[in-house]
Amino acid sequence: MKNIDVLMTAPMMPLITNGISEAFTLHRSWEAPDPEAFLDEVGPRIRGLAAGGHVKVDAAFLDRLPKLEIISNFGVGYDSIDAIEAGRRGIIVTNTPDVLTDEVADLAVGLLICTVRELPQSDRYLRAGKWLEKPYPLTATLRGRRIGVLGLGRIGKAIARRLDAFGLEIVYCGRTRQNDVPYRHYPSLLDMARDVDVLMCVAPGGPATKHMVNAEVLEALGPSGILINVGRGSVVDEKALIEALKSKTILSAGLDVFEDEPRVPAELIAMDHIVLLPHVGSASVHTRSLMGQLVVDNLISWFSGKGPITPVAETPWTGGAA
Ligand code: NAP
Ligand code: 8YV
Repeated sequence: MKNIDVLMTAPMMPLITNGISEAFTLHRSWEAPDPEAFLDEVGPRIRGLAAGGHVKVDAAFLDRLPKLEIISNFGVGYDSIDAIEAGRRGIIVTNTPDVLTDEVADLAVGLLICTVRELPQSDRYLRAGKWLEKPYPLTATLRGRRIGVLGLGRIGKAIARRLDAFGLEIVYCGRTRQNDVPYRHYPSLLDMARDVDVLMCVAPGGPATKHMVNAEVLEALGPSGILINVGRGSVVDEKALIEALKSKTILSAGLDVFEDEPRVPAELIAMDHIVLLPHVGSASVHTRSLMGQLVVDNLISWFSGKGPITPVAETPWTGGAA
């Protein structure tokens, strides 16, 4: 398969670059002295793309890769890729579902506990020597809280299972009612926000979910409300969130994702009562390695004629099992 040209536009983990360059001819456009000129030169012969991070793959970008057959995305979320446009052009898009579900769910529960029980703040308190003066102030509690999951998919369900075991009531909001789960379904996010104390956001990014969590939803969540976001930053109206936190419209927030990563608003960074993480939901060596291998394996499977392993819904594979 060495005669097949695969493009990578930003650095990826060695497992991916090694795996792709062993099987194919890999072009790393960011390493070229003039990446744009490099893309003009290699673009016409590129048949595979390894995508990830914040690099946008839109119609204009796809125009430069006329022979592209497959986009193998590092991540289950693929809102940086115009998958509908890819599908229109007959290009398959793959992502990395399932292999990261438990890792992200663990992180989400950890972030919720950190936020409610102020664990990072308590750690800072001890290190600053303040415990010698007086005990850390009492915190809010997880006990008795009702959890509203926005996006009860693979990760949302894994979070719900964990929080079930904590003895907490779970409800969810999504476009479709799921008859195989024991949780109450809310078609309206606003209605759910009125009835819960924790809004656990695990929904994908993209135009359909942009700013779903807005000022009205935060108002409905109320003064003891906690927002956790491990889905995508774009789902939350960050300006409205900052106002809601400043005015104590909600109690606190735990955020792993932001609207303009890796830039995080100074107003959020200045707030000591919230918990902020640098998008680390899946970021263990174990899980990132499984994700990376799936990026490579999707390309190998496709170019071996076996079809994609994990195509996304917008570009289903109809040519037989991978
Ligand atoms: P999934 O199985 O596809 O679940 C997505 C859920 O979101 C579905 O239950 C879907 O339900 C719901 N949803 C989609 N569009 C919606 C809308 N417009 N309104 C309300 N609900 C909507 O995906 P997953 O594997 O659980 O991953 C979910 C997301 O987590 C990813 O897309 C990614 O953005 C994020 N993620 C973050 C990290 C991290 O490091 N923080 C890591 C991995 C994933 P309906 O179809 O019924 O609406
Ligand atoms: C990754 C994620 O950190 O899978 C996703 O959707 O958000 C994370 O697992 C990200 O995709 C890598 O950039």
